[in-house]
Amino acid sequence: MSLLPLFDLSLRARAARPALECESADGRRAAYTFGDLEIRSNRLAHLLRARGLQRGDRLAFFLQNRVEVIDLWLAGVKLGLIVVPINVLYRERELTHILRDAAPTAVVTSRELAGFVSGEVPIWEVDALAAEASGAPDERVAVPADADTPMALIYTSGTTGAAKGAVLTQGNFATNALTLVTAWDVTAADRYLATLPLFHVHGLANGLHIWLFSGCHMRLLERFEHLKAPVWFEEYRPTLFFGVPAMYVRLLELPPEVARSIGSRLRLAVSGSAPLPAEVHERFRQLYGSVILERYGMTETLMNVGNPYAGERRPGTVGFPLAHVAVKICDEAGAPVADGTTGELWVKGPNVCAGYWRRPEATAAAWVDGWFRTGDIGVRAPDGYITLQGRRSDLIISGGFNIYPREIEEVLLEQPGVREATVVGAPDPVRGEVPVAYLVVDPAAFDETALGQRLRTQLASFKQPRAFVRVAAIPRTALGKVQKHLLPRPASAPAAGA
Ligand code: MCA
Ligand code: AMP
Repeated sequence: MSLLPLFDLSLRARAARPALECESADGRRAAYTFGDLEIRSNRLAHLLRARGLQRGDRLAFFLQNRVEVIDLWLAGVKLGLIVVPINVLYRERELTHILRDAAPTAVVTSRELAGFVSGEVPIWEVDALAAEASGAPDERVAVPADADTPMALIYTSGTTGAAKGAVLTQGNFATNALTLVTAWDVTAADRYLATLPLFHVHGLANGLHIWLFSGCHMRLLERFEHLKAPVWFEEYRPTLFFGVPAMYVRLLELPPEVARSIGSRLRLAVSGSAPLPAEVHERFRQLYGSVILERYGMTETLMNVGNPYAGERRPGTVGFPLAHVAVKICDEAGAPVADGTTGELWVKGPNVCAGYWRRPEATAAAWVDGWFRTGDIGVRAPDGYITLQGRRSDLIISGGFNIYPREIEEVLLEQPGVREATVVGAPDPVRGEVPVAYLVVDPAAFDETALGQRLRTQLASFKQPRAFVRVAAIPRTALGKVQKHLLPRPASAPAAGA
């Protein structure tokens, strides 16, 4: 199953229909039909081909949400390119790793973001690229593709601290979106408010593809800004909204009459990427009259498990395996456990990626007899609802962005005056968790202000430790493994969500 024939349900069959409204952070707006998007991506495909890009070549984008990301994705599908989305919050260290690993022909970025990209890979400035593409031929270019054609390389942090590229195929994306469109009953009559970033799979594999498969209308915002949310919702009147828990926490701040009016038109609100506290689920229901549907996914697998659209959406659970996914919950030895017993979720299905880019050992470690080990710990109730309880690794999820403590620890250990460092997640009312660093320092050489400034240039904003706690020693087992649960609580609560 390849993507283009499914996209054509909208690009060709609904060519004249209004498809998209984009709004940038400075308020500039533009509207497109599906036919406009077909032509824009054809022109870009001609230009990319003229610049030498061929099937299987990588092309990275480092961009905020904007129509050019959609052009690039569609042109990528048409040419059989492997698109590499990069989180706009990444800074030089994170970017350099991805660009070296993926070795793209170029990275498409904006004038504002280009300064973060080191010179190793050619930079194609997005406005210049779009201007040049506008003069290219309109007719379609397309190379043959099937379910196994690699479509994207999406980086996800590994326990080693260095991000690995999950190789997602056209078949992975197609299966994921077909199931979700059906399971969530999405039709061309829907209106989808898109605020999730298109560089992660929640916004890309779910949002963008559900829109293209169903032919509904989408309003694409540059990014989620909670202060603007009431206006967006009131003006656009979406029937569909997909968000991370931090967005739902922010939406609880809206006045009750505004919330009720938004909720009266919202047919479906979906949450995922991080645990949605049952209390937020309940308060949202009371305020908006809308029962959030929580589902669970991963970059490597796209969506796996979800609460039912028609049926009980049980707070605190992620529901049942999706139609195309097999799930087993296993003990440490890989044997399935009984319902009610905690274990690791293993999944299998056409949604699971083809492996990690150029990392056969990591691929071999994650797949066992065709099953993908998610690293997520959970339990299945006798009536089938699955509840996630944590992770095998010490992953921190902040506002829906993943943080591997090891990566921050490695950067901290390179800083003057830092002898030992360990990073843990501290609870945060909005973002769920935020990172806090525990340091053993050499007082003569250590300067916390200078450290904070240096980290800002090296790591994404969401990875910045919200507090530095100085300790005399890091508690360790006899074998030297850090005992994070024995660390003292930070004296003052970190305040990312304040
Ligand atoms: C976030 N920030 C941004 C952007 N997004 N800055 C610029 N452009 C962006 N696109 C950062 C800023 O650096 C700043 O960091 C902070 O967010 C601003 O915070 P605030 O406006 O107060 O926002 P918030 O209310 O805290 O909400 C943050 C957020 C953001 C908008 C919810 O965390 C977000 O967009 N999360 C979505 C992540 C996502 O798409 N995850 C899906 C992964 P600071 O203040 O720290 O300096 S895919 C996945 O997990 C799987 C597969 C799945 O199941 O979906
Ligand atoms: P990523 O590496 O960005 O693909 O993040 C995937 C991880 O997000 C999963 O392995 C889970 O730990 C977490 N996740 C996604 N959805 C949920 C959810 N509904 N509840 C709890 N954790 C989630």
